[in-house]
Parts: sequence; structure tokens; C-alpha cells
Amino acid sequence: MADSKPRSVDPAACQMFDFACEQGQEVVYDRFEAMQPQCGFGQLGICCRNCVMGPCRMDPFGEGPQEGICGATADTIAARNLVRSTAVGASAHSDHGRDIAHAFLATARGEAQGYSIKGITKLKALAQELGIEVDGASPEEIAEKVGEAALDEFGRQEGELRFAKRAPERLQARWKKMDVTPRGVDREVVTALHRTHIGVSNEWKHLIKTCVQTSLSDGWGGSMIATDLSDILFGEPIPRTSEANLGVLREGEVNIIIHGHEPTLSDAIVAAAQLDEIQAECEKVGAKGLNLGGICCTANEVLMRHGIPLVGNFLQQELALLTGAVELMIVDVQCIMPALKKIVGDKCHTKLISTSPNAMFEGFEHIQFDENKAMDSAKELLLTGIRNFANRDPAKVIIPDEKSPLVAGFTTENIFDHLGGRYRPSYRPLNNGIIDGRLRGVAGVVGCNNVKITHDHGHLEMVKELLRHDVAVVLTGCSAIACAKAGLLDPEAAELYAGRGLKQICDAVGIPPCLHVGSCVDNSRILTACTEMVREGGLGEDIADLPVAGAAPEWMSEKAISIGFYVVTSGIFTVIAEPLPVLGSAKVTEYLTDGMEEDYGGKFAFEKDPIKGAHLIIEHLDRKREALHLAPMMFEPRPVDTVGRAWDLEPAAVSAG
Ligand code: SF4
Ligand code: MSK
Repeated sequence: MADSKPRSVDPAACQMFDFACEQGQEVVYDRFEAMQPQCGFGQLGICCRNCVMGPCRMDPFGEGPQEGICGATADTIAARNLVRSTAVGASAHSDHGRDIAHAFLATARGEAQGYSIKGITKLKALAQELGIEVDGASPEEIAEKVGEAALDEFGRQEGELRFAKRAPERLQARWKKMDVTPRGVDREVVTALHRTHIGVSNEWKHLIKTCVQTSLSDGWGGSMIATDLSDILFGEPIPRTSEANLGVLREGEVNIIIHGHEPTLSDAIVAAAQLDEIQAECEKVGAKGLNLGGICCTANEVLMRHGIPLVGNFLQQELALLTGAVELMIVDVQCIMPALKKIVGDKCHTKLISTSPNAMFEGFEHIQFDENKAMDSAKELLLTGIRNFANRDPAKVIIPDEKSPLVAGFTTENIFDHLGGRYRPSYRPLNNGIIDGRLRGVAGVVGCNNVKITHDHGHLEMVKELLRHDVAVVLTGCSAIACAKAGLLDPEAAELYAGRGLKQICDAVGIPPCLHVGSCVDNSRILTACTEMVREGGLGEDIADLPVAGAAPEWMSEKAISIGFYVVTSGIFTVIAEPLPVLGSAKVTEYLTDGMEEDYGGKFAFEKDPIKGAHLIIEHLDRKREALHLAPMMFEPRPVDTVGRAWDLEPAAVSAG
């Protein structure tokens, strides 16, 4: 096994990768090494197995076949593969949204155990937006109508998604002109898959339009519904303090990890964990208490609403089990490695339990989570973990010391209050900060870990470089967890990393320079926050006019492809590290990284070096600032010391102000 040091920049992860090596325990990086060399046709996107006359693959060197057996070209095949990935990503988010909508409706009708309608303010605002009468109606009555309206969006056959009408008018007009306005969530996914069947759509640009329309049904549909209904059902997040990294596991307590994505399960687990009867069961087995922690986006969901600590991100799921201190890992859907079963057994006593009818794993126990009996299901799961405490071998426990304090739980709505204050909620201070040159702009840094990139390195390098150039950063997903572990979600981070303008704003408002805004589906918050910036005025008429950008420095999932498409076609320039698997088609590559901007206002850049990626963003923000005739930046970027921290704390203005 190779030296573990380059595998991560997180000291806790390095310690556990080393431990895995010492134990002869295979982990994800070992499987990656064993997989080399990886298939070049697959990487370039030019293999097709859409019918059994194939598989067909194009010769990227131009010497062998340039067409499949049916005549499909590299352009068709690359674009068609991308449509399939986008549809998978969009359906993962949207099925999550649908599950939330079902639980929401069941709660409104009094059929779901253990849930209640919590976000009354947001419920009323959403009802009014959807044209639902709120006067004189109970929250449950309003919620029933809102839930029905939300579910209708999935099956809508014609017209336009109602949530897409939130977008700035210019953007909606652009979508209409391009004929990509999403009609219904399920409709777009099914149409996309139909178009990729042999002999249906073969024109690459039509296929890319299909990616666009499908992704928009995710970002302005399924994901947005998931976010809004989750805020109402489980409570609107508020900024909370907590901690992040493997060091949040506790030696004397029953440690239970929730891993996956859907808050219907995790919220019930958090509620059940607080019951006296559960605490009493812990005492019976000799544990000092029950310690819940999260991995991947479930972690983000329960952090934002309950302050539950983050155990780690995607590439740490095996490492958490290797600590020997985890009694139970409860999983639902998405980003769960089937390889977890290889860790448990002789070396570790952890029980792995799957809970979703959508996700089964060989070697995992399955206890199906019943949303209508959520508390009963949650208690059963917790008791299974508590009983497993007796099987822990204290001699095998190794918990790294590392953990970092954090503040998380920002939303489009509560940013109003933080920026404008209680009596003057507004995005004005943010827009003014950009207009007067204190802030260069805002970047959304999101997405996964990817074994092709040193764990967390891409996220941290890019975010620190942006911060020192006065770019405020919003984070979701595993990127948010990477930054949390590195201390970037601590208000102190402004002192250590932020440029002087950004630091002034953080100090005045009392927020960290990086705002954690949630899970993968909560990228929809970035769309609505950008819409609020446009509405506030002074920064153009469309999201494409704003000095904003997106990045996914370690992306790997098909959900990230859908996110990338809806962000770019909402007008946001987006840098991704690994290229989309289309490099085998020059036409598709050129369009995604250049031509697309004219049609949609945004485009992709493929850049593996996170510092270069950050500078592509900085240059883009400066071009947008110039187009808007904004003031020059007030301050030079702060220099960095050898560990990447801005060090010159004395302000040095380079222009008036
Ligand atoms: Fe080959 Fe065409 Fe079949 Fe694809 S659809 S496998 S290119 S024959
Ligand atoms: S969990 S999709 S690895 S961000 Fe949302 Fe992390 Fe990517 Fe999964």
C-alpha cells in the first residue's frame, strides 16, 4: 500500500489512512491505485453501450472508428452520455425532494408520527407565493395545500415549473428563448432518458439542451422543493455552533453515525436520541451517553438544524469505522460506499444498517425506515446501536484528537437578518460591499471529495485563495465539511484568511468569511440568494450580471453534473476540477467551456489546480465588476505565509475609502 500522506491534507484523515496501512486494511485509495490505468474511452466520454449492437468506442487519435455501428459520432456519444448522467443526478435530488414532500403532506394530514410543521413563517410565505389562502387557516391546513402543490410539480406535464418563476425575469426570458424552461420534474428526466435511446436524439446541441432543461428541473424544482419543505417541516436553520472532524467521536459514549442525505430519517433520529428512555438504555450498557454525528449531506442537514457535529465528508466514511468507536452507522441514500462492509468484522464491531427502500447493500442489515412511524423506527435503530456498545473492544479504539469549532446554518432568508440587522433585514450591505469595492464578489464552492485529488486539498486551497482576494464564499456538501474541519467556518477565520475588505464586513456583521448554507440539495439556496442580490439592485438585471461564480474543486458524483448545469445555465461561471467526460468531442467541449455563455450567461471551466481555478474566478469577478462600472477594489489581496494564511493584519488601503 502506498504512503498515506498525500492522500489527505486533513491530519485526522492522514492519521487514519496511516492506521489503515499499518493494519493492512484496504481503503478507497488502494482500490483507486489497483484500478490504474483507468479506461481512456470512458474518461473522454466516447464509449457507448446504449444498444447491444455495441459497445462502440471512437478512436480519439482519428485512426480507428469515428462512428458507432449505428452511425453515432463522438459528439453524439459524448453528449448523450452527459444527458444520462445529468438525468441520474437530477433524479437523485428530485426523488429526495419527492420523499420530503410525501412526509410533509403526511405530517399536515396528521398521518406521520414524530414530525410537526415547524417553519411557520416560511410556510406562510411559500403559501402566498403559490397563491394559497393563509388567513384563518391552521398551519396544517396551509401545509396540506402547499404539500399538494409541491407534489404537483413532479407530475406536471405542461407549462412551467412554478418554482422557476422565482428566477429574475431576464433569466426566465433567456430560458424561454432557448426553449429549456423546465415543465415538470419527472417529465424532464423521462424525456431526457427517452432522447438517449438509440436512434432518438443524435444532434449534440439538442442533447446539451436536454441536459440544461433536465438540470433546471432539479435546481429550480426538485432540489428547491426539498430545501423549502425541509425548512418548514424540520425548522428553518439558524446559525449554530458545533464541531467537525473525527475527534467529535467520544470514547466513553455510544457513537452513532448517520450517513446519506435525507433529513426525514436523520431528524427523527435526532429527536429520538433526546428521549429519556434512550439515555437510560445507554446507562444500562455502561455508556456515559449517546453521541450522534453525521457524514456527507445528512451531516449538513442535522448540523444546520440541531448543531449535531460533523464526523467527516465523503472520503472519511471508511475512516470513521476504523476508529473502532462507532457502534452503528445508519445509512439512507447517495454517496454510501458498498466497501464499508469490508471494514466491519474482525477489525471493527460497527453495525451497518440501511434504511431506504431505494438503497440496499450486500453485507448490511436492512431495517426499513417508516416515515409514518418515524419515532418507532428511529428508536429501534438507536437501540440496535446502544446494544452493540458491549461489543466494542476498548483496546482497538483510536480516535484522532482533531476537531474544529464552527458556525453553520445560513440560509437565503436569515442572511437578510444578519446583513441588515433585526429591524432592517436586507441584502443591501452585501450589494453595497460589492459596489464600493470592499468585496470582490461571492463564490459558491460546493461538491464532493474525489479520490483523484488529495482529500480536501482542492477545497481548502481554492477557498483560502478566494478569501484573501476579498471573495466571500458560500459552501455546501462535502466542501462545507472540508472547510469546517479546517477552521474556515469559525468567525476567527476572517482574521486568519480574509482580505481586508471581507474582514471588515465579517467583523461588522459577526459572521465567518465562509457561510455554510447546507447540503447538496441546498445549492438551491445559492440560486435564490443570487436572485435576492439582483432584486436588491445595483448589480445588474440578471444573475449573469452579478460578480458571482461557482466551483466544485473535488467533484465526483452525477448529482454534481446536474448541479453544474443548472448553476451555469442560471448564468454563473463555474470552475470544476475534473473535466466533464466529454473531451473526446471537440465540439461539445468547446461549447461547454465557451459557446454556452452566449446562450445562457454562464459556462464551465475545467481546471484541476485549485489556485489557478481560484484565479479564473477572480478574473471573472473582475470582468463582471468592470462591466457594471463598479468602484476599484479598496484593498490589495493579503499576502500569504507559508501555511497559506493571510498574515499582514495591518490595513493598507490602495484606493480611497
Ligand atoms: Fe453503438 Fe449506436 Fe448502439 Fe451506441 S447506440 S452501442 S453507438 S450502435
Ligand atoms: S454528499 S454528492 S460526496 S458533496 Fe452530498 Fe458529498 Fe458529493 Fe455526496
